[in-house]
Amino acid sequence: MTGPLLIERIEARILDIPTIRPHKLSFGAISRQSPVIVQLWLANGATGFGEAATIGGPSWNEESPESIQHAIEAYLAPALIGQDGRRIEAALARMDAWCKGNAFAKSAVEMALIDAVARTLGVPAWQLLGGKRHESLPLAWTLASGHIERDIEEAHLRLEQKRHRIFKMKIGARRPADDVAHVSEIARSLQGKATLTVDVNQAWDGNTARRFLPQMIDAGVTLIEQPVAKWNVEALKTLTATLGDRASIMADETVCTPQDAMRLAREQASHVFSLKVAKHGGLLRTRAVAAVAEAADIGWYGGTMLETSLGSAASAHVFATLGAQHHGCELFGPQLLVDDIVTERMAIADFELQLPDGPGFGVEIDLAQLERFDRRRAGLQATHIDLGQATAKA
Ligand code: MUC
Ligand code: MG
Repeated sequence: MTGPLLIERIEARILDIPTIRPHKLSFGAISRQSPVIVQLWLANGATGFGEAATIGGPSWNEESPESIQHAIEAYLAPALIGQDGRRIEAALARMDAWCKGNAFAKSAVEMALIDAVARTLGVPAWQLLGGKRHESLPLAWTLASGHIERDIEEAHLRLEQKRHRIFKMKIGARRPADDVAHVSEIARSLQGKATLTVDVNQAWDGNTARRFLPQMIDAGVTLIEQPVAKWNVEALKTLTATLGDRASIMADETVCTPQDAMRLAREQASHVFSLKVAKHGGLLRTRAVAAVAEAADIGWYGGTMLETSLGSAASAHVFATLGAQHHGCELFGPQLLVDDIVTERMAIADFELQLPDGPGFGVEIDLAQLERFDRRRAGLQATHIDLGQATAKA
Protein backbone atom coordinates (compact mmCIF):
# COMPACT_ATOMS: atom_id res chain seq x y z
CA MET A 1 0.00 0.00 0.00
CA THR A 2 1.54 3.34 -1.00
CA GLY A 3 0.90 6.76 0.49
CA PRO A 4 -1.55 7.94 3.13
CA LEU A 5 -5.22 6.95 3.03
CA LEU A 6 -6.76 10.30 3.90
CA ILE A 7 -10.08 10.33 5.70
CA GLU A 8 -12.42 12.47 3.63
CA ARG A 9 -15.92 12.24 5.15
CA ILE A 10 -17.74 10.72 8.14
CA GLU A 11 -21.52 10.55 8.61
CA ALA A 12 -23.62 9.16 11.48
CA ARG A 13 -27.31 8.22 11.41
CA ILE A 14 -29.64 6.77 14.02
CA LEU A 15 -31.74 3.75 13.03
CA ASP A 16 -34.85 2.55 14.87
CA ILE A 17 -35.39 -1.21 14.51
CA PRO A 18 -38.12 -3.03 16.48
CA THR A 19 -37.21 -6.12 18.47
CA ILE A 20 -39.13 -9.39 17.82
CA ARG A 21 -40.46 -9.23 21.38
CA PRO A 22 -39.96 -7.06 24.51
CA HIS A 23 -36.50 -7.55 25.98
CA LYS A 24 -36.57 -7.13 29.77
CA LEU A 25 -33.51 -6.30 31.83
CA SER A 26 -33.22 -5.42 35.52
CA PHE A 27 -33.48 -1.70 34.75
CA GLY A 28 -36.46 -1.92 32.40
CA ALA A 29 -37.62 -3.23 29.04
CA ILE A 30 -37.01 -2.29 25.41
CA SER A 31 -39.06 -3.00 22.29
CA ARG A 32 -36.72 -1.39 19.77
CA GLN A 33 -32.99 -0.87 19.24
CA SER A 34 -31.58 2.45 17.95
CA PRO A 35 -28.08 1.74 16.64
CA VAL A 36 -25.93 4.58 15.31
CA ILE A 37 -24.47 3.64 11.92
CA VAL A 38 -21.33 5.46 10.78
CA GLN A 39 -20.18 5.64 7.18
CA LEU A 40 -16.59 6.77 6.51
CA TRP A 41 -15.11 7.62 3.12
CA LEU A 42 -11.38 7.63 2.28
CA ALA A 43 -9.91 9.91 -0.41
CA ASN A 44 -9.25 6.78 -2.52
CA GLY A 45 -13.01 6.24 -2.79
CA ALA A 46 -13.13 3.29 -0.37
CA THR A 47 -15.90 3.38 2.23
CA GLY A 48 -16.43 1.58 5.52
CA PHE A 49 -19.24 1.19 8.03
CA GLY A 50 -19.29 1.13 11.84
CA GLU A 51 -21.98 0.73 14.49
CA ALA A 52 -22.56 1.69 18.10
CA ALA A 53 -25.67 0.35 19.82
CA THR A 54 -26.77 0.82 23.38
CA ILE A 55 -29.90 -0.24 25.27
CA GLY A 56 -32.82 1.92 26.45
CA GLY A 57 -31.35 5.33 25.64
CA PRO A 58 -28.84 6.28 28.39
CA SER A 59 -30.02 3.60 30.82
CA TRP A 60 -27.29 0.97 30.32
CA ASN A 61 -24.57 3.60 30.71
CA GLU A 62 -24.25 7.35 30.15
CA GLU A 63 -24.22 7.26 26.34
CA SER A 64 -27.40 7.27 24.23
CA PRO A 65 -28.00 7.03 20.48
CA GLU A 66 -28.44 10.80 20.41
CA SER A 67 -25.25 11.52 22.38
CA ILE A 68 -23.32 9.06 20.19
CA GLN A 69 -24.52 10.76 16.99
CA HIS A 70 -23.78 14.22 18.39
CA ALA A 71 -20.27 13.33 19.64
CA ILE A 72 -19.43 11.90 16.20
CA GLU A 73 -20.84 14.79 14.15
CA ALA A 74 -19.62 17.61 16.40
CA TYR A 75 -16.23 16.36 17.60
CA LEU A 76 -14.98 12.96 16.38
CA ALA A 77 -15.52 13.44 12.64
CA PRO A 78 -13.89 16.91 12.61
CA ALA A 79 -10.95 15.44 14.56
CA LEU A 80 -10.28 12.83 11.87
CA ILE A 81 -11.05 14.54 8.54
CA GLY A 82 -7.78 14.88 6.61
CA GLN A 83 -5.92 12.40 8.83
CA ASP A 84 -4.12 9.30 7.47
CA GLY A 85 -6.55 6.42 7.96
CA ARG A 86 -3.73 3.85 8.08
CA ARG A 87 -2.69 5.25 11.49
CA ILE A 88 -5.55 3.89 13.57
CA GLU A 89 -3.88 4.23 16.99
CA ALA A 90 -3.07 7.86 16.10
CA ALA A 91 -6.72 8.37 15.14
CA LEU A 92 -7.82 6.96 18.52
CA ALA A 93 -5.39 9.26 20.34
CA ARG A 94 -6.63 12.27 18.35
CA MET A 95 -10.26 11.42 19.17
CA ASP A 96 -9.29 11.15 22.86
CA ALA A 97 -7.62 14.56 22.72
CA TRP A 98 -10.72 16.20 21.20
CA CYS A 99 -13.30 14.28 23.22
CA LYS A 100 -13.06 12.59 26.61
CA GLY A 101 -15.07 9.43 27.27
CA ASN A 102 -17.83 8.72 24.73
CA ALA A 103 -16.33 5.26 24.09
CA PHE A 104 -19.44 3.97 22.25
CA ALA A 105 -19.22 6.87 19.77
CA LYS A 106 -15.47 6.37 19.26
CA SER A 107 -15.94 2.63 18.70
CA ALA A 108 -18.29 3.23 15.76
CA VAL A 109 -15.85 5.63 14.08
CA GLU A 110 -12.84 3.32 14.61
CA MET A 111 -14.90 0.37 13.32
CA ALA A 112 -15.80 2.23 10.11
CA LEU A 113 -12.16 3.23 9.62
CA ILE A 114 -10.92 -0.36 10.03
CA ASP A 115 -13.60 -1.53 7.55
CA ALA A 116 -12.54 1.10 4.96
CA VAL A 117 -8.81 0.37 5.32
CA ALA A 118 -9.35 -3.41 5.20
CA ARG A 119 -11.47 -3.03 2.06
CA THR A 120 -8.75 -0.86 0.49
CA LEU A 121 -6.29 -3.69 1.14
CA GLY A 122 -8.83 -6.32 0.08
CA VAL A 123 -8.43 -8.27 3.34
CA PRO A 124 -10.73 -9.41 6.16
CA ALA A 125 -10.46 -7.16 9.22
CA TRP A 126 -9.02 -9.97 11.37
CA GLN A 127 -5.81 -9.65 9.33
CA LEU A 128 -5.40 -6.10 10.68
CA LEU A 129 -6.09 -7.28 14.24
CA GLY A 130 -3.41 -9.91 14.77
CA GLY A 131 -4.90 -12.79 12.78
CA LYS A 132 -7.73 -15.20 13.57
CA ARG A 133 -7.37 -18.07 16.03
CA HIS A 134 -11.04 -19.12 15.92
CA GLU A 135 -13.18 -19.92 12.87
CA SER A 136 -16.33 -19.91 15.03
CA LEU A 137 -17.47 -19.26 18.60
CA PRO A 138 -20.24 -20.84 20.75
CA LEU A 139 -23.23 -18.48 20.61
CA ALA A 140 -25.40 -17.67 23.64
CA TRP A 141 -29.05 -16.54 23.52
CA THR A 142 -30.59 -14.28 26.16
CA LEU A 143 -33.91 -15.33 27.71
CA ALA A 144 -35.57 -12.04 28.67
CA SER A 145 -39.19 -12.11 27.49
CA GLY A 146 -40.47 -11.64 31.05
CA HIS A 147 -42.63 -14.75 30.79
CA ILE A 148 -41.37 -18.16 31.94
CA GLU A 149 -43.38 -20.08 29.34
CA ARG A 150 -41.99 -17.94 26.45
CA ASP A 151 -38.44 -18.26 27.83
CA ILE A 152 -38.69 -22.06 28.03
CA GLU A 153 -40.22 -22.25 24.57
CA GLU A 154 -37.45 -20.07 23.10
CA ALA A 155 -34.74 -22.18 24.74
CA HIS A 156 -36.08 -25.54 23.54
CA LEU A 157 -36.62 -24.25 20.01
CA ARG A 158 -33.03 -22.98 19.74
CA LEU A 159 -31.66 -26.21 21.16
CA GLU A 160 -33.59 -28.21 18.56
CA GLN A 161 -32.36 -25.86 15.81
CA LYS A 162 -28.76 -26.46 17.00
CA ARG A 163 -28.32 -22.67 17.23
CA HIS A 164 -27.81 -22.09 20.97
CA ARG A 165 -27.03 -24.23 23.99
CA ILE A 166 -25.82 -21.40 26.22
CA PHE A 167 -28.73 -19.44 27.71
CA LYS A 168 -28.26 -16.16 29.59
CA MET A 169 -31.19 -15.19 31.81
CA LYS A 170 -31.81 -11.54 32.64
CA ILE A 171 -32.63 -11.23 36.38
CA GLY A 172 -32.72 -8.45 38.97
CA ALA A 173 -36.14 -6.93 38.22
CA ARG A 174 -38.08 -9.45 40.30
CA ARG A 175 -37.74 -10.15 44.03
CA PRO A 176 -34.53 -12.22 44.35
CA ALA A 177 -36.41 -15.27 45.59
CA ASP A 178 -38.70 -15.04 42.53
CA ASP A 179 -35.61 -14.84 40.29
CA VAL A 180 -34.30 -18.02 41.91
CA ALA A 181 -37.63 -19.73 41.23
CA HIS A 182 -37.65 -18.44 37.62
CA VAL A 183 -34.11 -19.67 36.90
CA SER A 184 -34.72 -22.99 38.68
CA GLU A 185 -37.81 -23.73 36.57
CA ILE A 186 -35.94 -23.03 33.33
CA ALA A 187 -33.01 -25.17 34.52
CA ARG A 188 -35.32 -28.08 35.37
CA SER A 189 -36.92 -27.83 31.94
CA LEU A 190 -33.53 -27.95 30.17
CA GLN A 191 -32.33 -30.97 32.19
CA GLY A 192 -28.61 -30.30 31.84
CA LYS A 193 -28.77 -29.94 28.05
CA ALA A 194 -27.52 -26.34 28.15
CA THR A 195 -25.08 -24.02 29.91
CA LEU A 196 -26.94 -21.52 32.09
CA THR A 197 -25.78 -18.01 32.95
CA VAL A 198 -27.44 -14.99 34.56
CA ASP A 199 -26.97 -11.22 34.13
CA VAL A 200 -28.18 -9.07 37.03
CA ASN A 201 -27.16 -5.81 35.31
CA GLN A 202 -25.99 -4.25 38.61
CA ALA A 203 -29.34 -4.66 40.38
CA TRP A 204 -28.26 -6.34 43.64
CA ASP A 205 -26.31 -5.04 46.64
CA GLY A 206 -23.43 -7.17 47.88
CA ASN A 207 -25.40 -8.83 50.65
CA THR A 208 -28.29 -9.79 48.36
CA ALA A 209 -25.77 -11.30 45.95
CA ARG A 210 -24.04 -13.24 48.72
CA ARG A 211 -27.40 -14.57 49.91
CA PHE A 212 -29.01 -15.54 46.60
CA LEU A 213 -26.21 -16.43 44.15
CA PRO A 214 -25.48 -19.77 45.92
CA GLN A 215 -29.13 -20.70 45.23
CA MET A 216 -28.65 -19.74 41.57
CA ILE A 217 -25.60 -22.01 41.44
CA ASP A 218 -27.55 -24.83 43.13
CA ALA A 219 -30.10 -24.39 40.31
CA GLY A 220 -27.36 -24.97 37.72
CA VAL A 221 -26.01 -21.49 36.85
CA THR A 222 -22.24 -21.53 36.13
CA LEU A 223 -21.55 -17.94 34.99
CA ILE A 224 -22.81 -14.88 36.90
CA GLU A 225 -22.61 -11.50 35.15
CA GLN A 226 -22.41 -8.12 36.93
CA PRO A 227 -24.34 -9.11 40.06
CA VAL A 228 -23.66 -5.75 41.78
CA ALA A 229 -23.23 -2.07 40.90
CA LYS A 230 -20.33 -1.22 38.57
CA TRP A 231 -18.47 0.63 41.43
CA ASN A 232 -18.81 -2.31 43.86
CA VAL A 233 -15.43 -3.98 43.26
CA GLU A 234 -15.29 -5.03 46.92
CA ALA A 235 -18.41 -7.18 46.50
CA LEU A 236 -17.11 -8.60 43.20
CA LYS A 237 -13.88 -9.53 45.02
CA THR A 238 -15.75 -11.29 47.83
CA LEU A 239 -18.03 -13.17 45.42
CA THR A 240 -15.05 -14.16 43.25
CA ALA A 241 -13.22 -15.57 46.31
CA THR A 242 -16.19 -17.33 47.90
CA LEU A 243 -18.06 -18.73 44.87
CA GLY A 244 -15.10 -19.43 42.59
CA ASP A 245 -15.03 -23.18 43.16
CA ARG A 246 -18.66 -23.52 41.98
CA ALA A 247 -19.18 -20.80 39.33
CA SER A 248 -17.45 -17.92 37.53
CA ILE A 249 -18.08 -14.26 38.34
CA MET A 250 -18.03 -12.06 35.21
CA ALA A 251 -17.60 -8.28 35.14
CA ASP A 252 -19.47 -6.34 32.46
CA GLU A 253 -20.37 -2.71 33.32
CA THR A 254 -17.38 -2.57 35.70
CA VAL A 255 -14.78 -3.36 33.02
CA CYS A 256 -14.64 -0.73 30.25
CA THR A 257 -11.07 0.64 30.10
CA PRO A 258 -7.72 -1.18 30.36
CA GLN A 259 -7.32 0.60 33.72
CA ASP A 260 -10.61 -0.92 34.93
CA ALA A 261 -9.24 -4.29 33.80
CA MET A 262 -6.00 -3.76 35.71
CA ARG A 263 -7.92 -2.88 38.89
CA LEU A 264 -10.07 -6.03 38.69
CA ALA A 265 -6.94 -8.09 37.97
CA ARG A 266 -5.00 -6.63 40.92
CA GLU A 267 -7.99 -7.11 43.25
CA GLN A 268 -8.72 -10.59 41.85
CA ALA A 269 -12.30 -9.36 41.60
CA SER A 270 -13.61 -11.46 38.67
CA HIS A 271 -12.96 -14.73 36.85
CA VAL A 272 -14.15 -13.52 33.42
CA PHE A 273 -14.44 -10.20 31.55
CA SER A 274 -17.35 -9.54 29.21
CA LEU A 275 -15.67 -7.85 26.25
CA LYS A 276 -17.75 -5.36 24.20
CA VAL A 277 -16.34 -3.31 21.33
CA ALA A 278 -18.69 -0.41 22.23
CA LYS A 279 -17.72 -0.03 25.90
CA HIS A 280 -13.95 -0.41 25.27
CA GLY A 281 -14.02 2.22 22.49
CA GLY A 282 -13.25 0.05 19.47
CA LEU A 283 -11.64 -3.16 18.25
CA LEU A 284 -8.05 -2.23 19.14
CA ARG A 285 -9.07 -1.19 22.68
CA THR A 286 -10.99 -4.49 23.00
CA ARG A 287 -7.71 -6.29 22.37
CA ALA A 288 -6.03 -4.09 25.01
CA VAL A 289 -8.56 -5.15 27.66
CA ALA A 290 -8.32 -8.78 26.53
CA ALA A 291 -4.53 -8.63 26.93
CA VAL A 292 -4.93 -7.65 30.59
CA ALA A 293 -7.36 -10.53 31.08
CA GLU A 294 -4.97 -13.05 29.53
CA ALA A 295 -2.00 -11.78 31.57
CA ALA A 296 -4.07 -12.02 34.77
CA ASP A 297 -5.38 -15.54 34.02
CA ILE A 298 -8.89 -14.10 33.63
CA GLY A 299 -11.18 -15.60 30.98
CA TRP A 300 -13.11 -13.63 28.34
CA TYR A 301 -16.65 -13.70 26.88
CA GLY A 302 -17.65 -12.02 23.66
CA GLY A 303 -20.33 -9.56 24.72
CA THR A 304 -22.93 -7.63 22.75
CA MET A 305 -24.92 -4.44 22.99
CA LEU A 306 -27.55 -5.99 20.68
CA GLU A 307 -26.00 -4.68 17.48
CA THR A 308 -27.16 -5.48 13.94
CA SER A 309 -25.07 -7.87 11.83
CA LEU A 310 -22.65 -5.00 11.09
CA GLY A 311 -21.50 -4.43 14.68
CA SER A 312 -21.89 -8.13 15.46
CA ALA A 313 -19.59 -9.10 12.56
CA ALA A 314 -17.01 -6.49 13.60
CA SER A 315 -17.11 -7.90 17.14
CA ALA A 316 -16.75 -11.46 15.78
CA HIS A 317 -13.61 -10.41 13.89
CA VAL A 318 -11.84 -9.09 16.98
CA PHE A 319 -13.07 -11.93 19.23
CA ALA A 320 -11.69 -14.39 16.67
CA THR A 321 -8.16 -13.05 17.31
CA LEU A 322 -8.26 -13.72 21.07
CA GLY A 323 -7.00 -16.63 23.18
CA ALA A 324 -8.59 -19.94 24.10
CA GLN A 325 -9.75 -19.03 27.65
CA HIS A 326 -13.20 -17.94 26.49
CA HIS A 327 -16.77 -18.65 27.50
CA GLY A 328 -18.21 -18.16 24.02
CA CYS A 329 -20.01 -15.09 22.75
CA GLU A 330 -23.51 -13.58 22.66
CA LEU A 331 -23.58 -11.88 19.26
CA PHE A 332 -27.28 -12.75 18.82
CA GLY A 333 -28.48 -9.16 18.34
CA PRO A 334 -29.43 -9.70 14.67
CA GLN A 335 -31.80 -12.50 15.72
CA LEU A 336 -33.51 -10.24 18.30
CA LEU A 337 -34.29 -7.55 15.68
CA VAL A 338 -37.19 -7.81 13.20
CA ASP A 339 -34.78 -7.19 10.33
CA ASP A 340 -31.17 -6.40 9.49
CA ILE A 341 -29.04 -3.95 7.50
CA VAL A 342 -26.80 -6.43 5.68
CA THR A 343 -27.40 -8.47 2.52
CA GLU A 344 -26.41 -11.74 4.21
CA ARG A 345 -26.14 -12.54 7.91
CA MET A 346 -23.36 -14.50 9.59
CA ALA A 347 -24.06 -18.23 9.58
CA ILE A 348 -24.86 -20.19 12.75
CA ALA A 349 -24.07 -23.90 12.61
CA ASP A 350 -23.71 -26.57 15.30
CA PHE A 351 -24.41 -24.03 18.06
CA GLU A 352 -21.57 -21.75 16.87
CA LEU A 353 -21.42 -18.37 15.10
CA GLN A 354 -19.31 -18.74 11.98
CA LEU A 355 -16.73 -15.96 11.39
CA PRO A 356 -17.57 -14.24 8.08
CA ASP A 357 -14.57 -13.95 5.77
CA GLY A 358 -14.29 -11.53 2.88
CA PRO A 359 -13.07 -7.90 2.81
CA GLY A 360 -13.67 -5.74 5.85
CA PHE A 361 -16.02 -7.41 8.33
CA GLY A 362 -17.27 -9.85 5.68
CA VAL A 363 -20.79 -8.40 5.53
CA GLU A 364 -22.26 -6.05 2.91
CA ILE A 365 -24.55 -3.16 3.92
CA ASP A 366 -27.99 -3.00 2.25
CA LEU A 367 -28.38 0.77 1.73
CA ALA A 368 -32.14 0.42 1.21
CA GLN A 369 -32.43 -1.06 4.73
CA LEU A 370 -30.47 1.88 6.16
CA GLU A 371 -33.01 4.22 4.55
CA ARG A 372 -35.95 2.10 5.72
CA PHE A 373 -34.93 2.27 9.39
CA ASP A 374 -33.41 5.78 9.40
CA ARG A 375 -34.97 7.82 12.22
CA ARG A 376 -35.11 10.96 10.04
CA ARG A 377 -37.30 9.16 7.50
CA ALA A 378 -39.58 7.57 10.06
CA GLY A 379 -39.86 10.77 12.12
CA LEU A 380 -39.47 8.82 15.36
CA GLN A 381 -38.26 10.31 18.62
CA ALA A 382 -35.70 9.20 21.19
CA THR A 383 -36.73 6.14 23.20
CA HIS A 384 -36.38 5.77 26.93
CA ILE A 385 -36.40 2.57 28.95
CA ASP A 386 -39.85 1.21 29.81
CA LEU A 387 -39.65 1.20 33.61
CA GLY A 388 -43.15 -0.17 33.87
CA GLN A 389 -41.81 -3.50 32.79
CA ALA A 390 -39.32 -3.67 35.64
CA THR A 391 -41.29 -5.49 38.34
CA ALA A 392 -41.20 -3.55 41.58
CA LYS A 393 -38.80 -5.18 44.01
CA ALA A 394 -40.07 -6.21 47.48
C1 MUC B 1 -25.69 -6.74 28.84
O1 MUC B 1 -25.70 -6.07 29.87
O2 MUC B 1 -25.10 -7.80 28.82
C2 MUC B 1 -26.22 -8.35 26.33
C3 MUC B 1 -27.16 -9.29 26.09
C4 MUC B 1 -28.40 -8.76 26.45
O3 MUC B 1 -29.51 -9.29 26.33
O4 MUC B 1 -28.23 -7.50 26.97
C5 MUC B 1 -26.91 -7.09 26.62
C6 MUC B 1 -26.36 -6.14 27.61
MG1 MG C 1 -24.25 -7.59 30.85
